[in-house]
Amino acid sequence: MSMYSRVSSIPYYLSGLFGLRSEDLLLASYPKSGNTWVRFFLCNLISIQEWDGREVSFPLLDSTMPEFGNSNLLRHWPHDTIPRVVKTHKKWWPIFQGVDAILLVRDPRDVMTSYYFYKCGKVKSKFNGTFSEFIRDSNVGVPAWARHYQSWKSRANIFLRFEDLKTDDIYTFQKLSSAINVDVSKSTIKEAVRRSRFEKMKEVEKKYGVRADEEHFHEESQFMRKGRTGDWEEMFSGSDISYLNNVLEENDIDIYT
Ligand code: PPS
Repeated sequence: MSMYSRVSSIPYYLSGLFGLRSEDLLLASYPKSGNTWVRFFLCNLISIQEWDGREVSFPLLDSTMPEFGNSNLLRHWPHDTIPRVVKTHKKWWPIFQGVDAILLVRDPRDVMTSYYFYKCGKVKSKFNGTFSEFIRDSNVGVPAWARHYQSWKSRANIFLRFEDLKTDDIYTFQKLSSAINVDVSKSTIKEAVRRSRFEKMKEVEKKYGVRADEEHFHEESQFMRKGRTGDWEEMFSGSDISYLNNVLEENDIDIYT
């Protein structure tokens, strides 16, 4: 992050400090765990219920669904369809106390694969190194994933797994909707799920472009890369897997092993 973007994000952090409310819901996830998918679904619910089904694009998503530290949380939430769901990639910290949280998790092997390709692509905070170096990096690699997971696991109220979304998106999003007290018909949920599938999001990405923020370049984006589970098998060597398993074991994390 450049000095300019650090300084320009200060008002948003302050709005987060004073604007986060107990009726909000946090959507906590390590980068590349699928938060955009979940937010697309939620934004599609709003669109179907409140905007006559207008097509949701990435810019519309980002201007509707707030992110802690990146959006003005003092603003009124005008939507009745869903509670305000605030994205964060941050580890848990005391400011989040008293706000219910959804923890979205994805197999860290797929997270590392997705994050590596992302960080080697057209982003300003580019990673220059091999995949093996990336997963061992304390700031972005497996140690950072483990710290993030550890900080949230006993604090989150709702667990959501990327893999469950992949297995059955309709069932999993229906469960999420009732857990967060969304009162819409089953057919609305199904329609929002359909509008948030990988191919549809990829089409929307091509049509309207991706994000309008500091980090991303605007020309051809590859945000919607593969959206698969198990893609890691092409990336991890035997020693990479042993390394990851050791970090998970040291941190007493037994999911995905
Ligand atoms: S970010 O940059 O942290 O906000 O990324 P995030 O949205 O958390 O995760 C991006 C990965 O999620 C995949 N994705 C999907 N997969 C399946 N179905 C749908 N609808 C979907 N939407 C996003 C996206 O492709 C990234 O994963 P990879 O493995 O790189 O394709």
